[in-house]
Amino acid sequence: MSSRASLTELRSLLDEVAFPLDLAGTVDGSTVRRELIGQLDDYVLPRLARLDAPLLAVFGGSTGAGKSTLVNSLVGHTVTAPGVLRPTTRRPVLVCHADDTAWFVDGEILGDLPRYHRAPSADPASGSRSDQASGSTSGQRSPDASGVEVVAVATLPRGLAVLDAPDIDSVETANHELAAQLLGAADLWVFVTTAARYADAVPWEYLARAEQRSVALGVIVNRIPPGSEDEIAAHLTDMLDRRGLRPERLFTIAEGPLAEGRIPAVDDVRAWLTGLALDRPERDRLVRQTLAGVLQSVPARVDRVADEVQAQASASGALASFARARYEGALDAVEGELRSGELLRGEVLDHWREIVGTGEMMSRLQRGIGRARDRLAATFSGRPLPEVAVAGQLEANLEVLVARAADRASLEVVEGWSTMAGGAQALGVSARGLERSSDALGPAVKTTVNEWQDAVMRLVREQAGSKVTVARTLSVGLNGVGVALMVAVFSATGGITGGEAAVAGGTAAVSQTLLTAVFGEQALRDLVKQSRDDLRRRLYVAFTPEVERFDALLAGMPSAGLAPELRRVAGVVADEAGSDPGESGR
Ligand SMILES: Nc1nc2c(ncn2[C@@H]2O[C@H](COP(=O)(O)OP(=O)(O)OP(=O)(O)O)[C@@H](O)[C@H]2O)c(=O)[nH]1
Ligand SMILES: [Mg+2]
Repeated sequence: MSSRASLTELRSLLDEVAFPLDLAGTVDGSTVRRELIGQLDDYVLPRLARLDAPLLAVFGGSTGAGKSTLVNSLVGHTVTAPGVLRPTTRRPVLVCHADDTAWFVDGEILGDLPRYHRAPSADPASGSRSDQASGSTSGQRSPDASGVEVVAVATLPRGLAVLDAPDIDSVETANHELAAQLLGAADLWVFVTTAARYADAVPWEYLARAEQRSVALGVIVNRIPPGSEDEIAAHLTDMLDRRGLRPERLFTIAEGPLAEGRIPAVDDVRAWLTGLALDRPERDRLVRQTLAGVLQSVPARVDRVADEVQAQASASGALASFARARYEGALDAVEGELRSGELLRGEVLDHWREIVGTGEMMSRLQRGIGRARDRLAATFSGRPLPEVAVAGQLEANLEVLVARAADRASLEVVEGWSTMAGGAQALGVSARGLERSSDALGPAVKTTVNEWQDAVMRLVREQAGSKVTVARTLSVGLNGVGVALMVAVFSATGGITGGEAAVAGGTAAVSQTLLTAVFGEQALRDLVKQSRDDLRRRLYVAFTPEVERFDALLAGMPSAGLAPELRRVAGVVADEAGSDPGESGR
């Protein structure tokens, strides 16, 4: 039988599973996961630990089929309240021999379902239930609390517990979820149905699950019009057979008057169940069959969970890269606008003209660099340096441009995510505010642009390192050269001189003629490229916290290796369960 080690490993891997996104298969995946965890905790792990625990026979089926009535009839006491109002049984009642109550009140079987021990004398039909503290960790509970009532009776032998479950098909979700949980903890499922209802759809969904898990099954068809027993038994057997279900036993009970609320003709069922409790090899066979069946069902169920883990990971990956791509796009847009010369407008142009003079200045520059330098030097003497104004205006223009591009990117991400798998739900209510940049972006861009300008100035100083260059440079001032370089970065020509530059128009052309004179053509191209790349790198860093706002919405994704690891361990669990055919039952 499967080792506890691999099961425990599987159990903790299942704990790591999280489905933060709302995808098409998420509800299904988390239901499968929840049920699997429940069954491991409520049944597999405790059952493996104690194969000698009493056999747990769970009476499950449609509402009104007579489960509670049957259980009362079997034990000869009203231990659970039948009723005309549907559904009747909301809280499961477990009946067993007094010596066995500890298994169920204090033991791990039934997992974390609250349990409490009811005094045998209390008759639930009388409406005066008295709860008695069990001494277990579950403590005393009020009668209307959820949980399993454990009732000791002298009429059941040791080694057998019978559980009256809520219905599996009621409108009340809590009821059938609890019923499913209890069926998951059963060594033996006693499926109770009626002549009128055995073809209903819902029970067959449960029966299909029982078939997949090789759960030991008993079937009771209650309330059969007298005389139709054989006909109904044959029909039902055929239905079961076609679905691969071979119950241990099938009982038919003809409808007749109840005697003190009990069905008189339950001797066969009682004899079968008590026989199982007393026949140790047979009891063990059933226990092992169900256990092995559940273990063999693990890989298919884990596959479903792992599929969803992968679906979540790829949806999350797609969302994250979409957000990143939009901000990359914003950087491209900024770069494109820089190259278009967009920023060299208005005041920038005016201030720059103050440095380099008028159109006449430009033509002189193009005729002879020497005289241009003289003119430039004269412009600066005794006046506040206009290059500071140009730098400031460039900075302001650039900030606006970058802010616009970042705002556009965030809006694009929000709009894009709304149409992508899992995106709308990841955005959730926190989407408010995400469609524009964070408040921190403005100051961050300002700092970034300032730092970039400083870096441009540093670059100019470094390049002006050799004596010759210094000499050339000083006549216009290092700051003037730095600003000229920024202008070149922001111009369409980007350091290309000659005929092209002249065509490109005054502002840029003047700066480039100047820069070429100072640095030489090749060095200028390099400087412009280096400065543009540097700006992009710095803006990328400034955008990172903006992108991370979206990444944060995708937090809580399980690690990439989880899905394959789940499948691997599930395979080990099933292999170990199947490796000992003597133990697997069938
Ligand atoms: N005459 C007669 N009445 C029955 C028989 N079995 C059940 N009943 C009645 O049918 C009604 C429903 O029976 P319950 O035992 O409460 O049914 P249940 O399957 O426990 O129903 P839920 O708890 O709602 O899932 C009760 O009023 C019972 O008295 C039977 O064999 N003969
Ligand atoms: Mg009931």
